[in-house]
Amino acid sequence: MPIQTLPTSPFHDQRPGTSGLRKKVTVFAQKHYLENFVQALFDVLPDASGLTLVVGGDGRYYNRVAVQTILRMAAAKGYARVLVGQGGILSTPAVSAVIRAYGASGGIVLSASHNPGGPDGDFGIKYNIGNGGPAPEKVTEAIFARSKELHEIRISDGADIALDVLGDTLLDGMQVSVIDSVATYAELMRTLFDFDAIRKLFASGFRLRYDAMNAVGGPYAKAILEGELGAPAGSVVNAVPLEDFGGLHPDPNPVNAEDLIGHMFAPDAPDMGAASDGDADRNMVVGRNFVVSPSDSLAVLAAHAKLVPGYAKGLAGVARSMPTSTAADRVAKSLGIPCFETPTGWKFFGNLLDADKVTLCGEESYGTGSNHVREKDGLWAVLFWINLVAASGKTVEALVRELWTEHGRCVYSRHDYEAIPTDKADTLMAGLRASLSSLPGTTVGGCAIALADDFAYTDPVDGSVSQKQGVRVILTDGSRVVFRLSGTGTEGATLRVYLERHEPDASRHDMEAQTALKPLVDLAETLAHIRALTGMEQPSVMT
Ligand code: G16
Repeated sequence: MPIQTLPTSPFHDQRPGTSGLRKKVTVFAQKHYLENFVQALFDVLPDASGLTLVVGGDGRYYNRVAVQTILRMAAAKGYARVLVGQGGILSTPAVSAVIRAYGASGGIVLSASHNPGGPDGDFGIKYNIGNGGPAPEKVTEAIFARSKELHEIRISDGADIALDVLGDTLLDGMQVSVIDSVATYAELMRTLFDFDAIRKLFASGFRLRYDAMNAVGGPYAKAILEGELGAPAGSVVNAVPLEDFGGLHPDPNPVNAEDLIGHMFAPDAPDMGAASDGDADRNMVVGRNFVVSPSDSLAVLAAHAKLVPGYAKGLAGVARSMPTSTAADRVAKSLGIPCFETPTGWKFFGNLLDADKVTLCGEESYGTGSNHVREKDGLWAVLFWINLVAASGKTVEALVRELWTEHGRCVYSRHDYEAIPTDKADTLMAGLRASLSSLPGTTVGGCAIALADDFAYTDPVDGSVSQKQGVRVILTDGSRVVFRLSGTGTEGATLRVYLERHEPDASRHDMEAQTALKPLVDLAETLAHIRALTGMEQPSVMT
């Protein structure tokens, strides 16, 4: 029997963050570290006989090693079949699409998303369930509990699978199918968007620059935009997934995608720019001389969804994470549909989508998606925007300005303080939490505070409660400051401060965001003592 049971010692640091387990490659490379997590996962899942599993990742350093290990462990677990993307490559939305299209019981996504890659970079692993979405907290907590106590792993000693060759192989009785990484996903996109209208738009001279940031979005964007929709060759740049992303930080925001911003603000700028992240679930959309905020992007898609074939019947509702601006709420109200406010983390949208309570969802962290899969989806958002441009005849900028004219502008910014010592970050959050009950009804630095709380969420579908999801301070005019610690970093703690102010006056819509938000920045400092506690004079990143 080639399945072996190997003795091991448990690891105690495998608590999943906002989106699975993310650590430095050097941590994952420890003996049996990856195996410990995978065994813990397999131990909490039911018997796998007759079941199909999907495996794929964003191609970053360690992806191939991890895929081979997981295949051997899946054989030992007794899966009937594993579908793996060619070269071990599947974007996160593609994993979701493949799980759903093939009726798989779940999938393993290998990615640290927008975090840098390479031997000194980050790696990550998460489990998605049969609906195609990230496992809910009760599953991730069970995996964590098991990871701290297991003493043996079960693994086949079969040979490596040729990951670059499409087709089927047997591994200890388990069928391994290496599938085209793009095909299932592309097929799904054809059902949602008006490909003919988009083809005509490109044929008429519409110019796009899509920066895949040397990450997994490249093959998808190239095949669909250039291969199928007629975008001129070279529209997709940095299109080959590299193990270290060519040294880029594949996080599509104006700071990390500065090359794209440079092109979009140049005299000969294309009509539209876009970028996606390491695993291609995030997106940034840029017009000519005009950056679209993720919160506005969700609102625009919701407002015009009926122009897109896949959403022509209208939306059941929309959802946004709590720190995301309230622009989508305003659009939802005018459409007469509900808008749900969830904690940060795509997994919180899963139940709402499954229960058909919402059709579109989005987050300030450059994530937008719909009920077509159960992950956010970068290229999908870009196709949605291009379809809107084609169907409305309006530019990206005109679509956003129309939103502001109709609903006012939600001026928005996020300030990140990275790599803070964890104890200092915890002290800061504890101090804020301790002050909450005394704030409502007071005026601090000219800001009249209406509400201050620690966001808690009761899932409207299964009633599960998630506490302590971020401190929010809401002013009497609806302006907000939100504080939370990132759940995706791998070095110390990252404090995120989210600032939002609603500006109904059109003559002030072009005000520079940091200037417009200055009173809220000052309020954040007064309430949280960020400078004193972190020793940082400025945020590391402002988007
Ligand atoms: C993950 C989740 C997102 C969430 C983000 C928050 O993104 O999938 O839903 O918005 O984390 O990150 P943080 O906790 O750092 O603010 P990704 O793209 O890293 O999977």
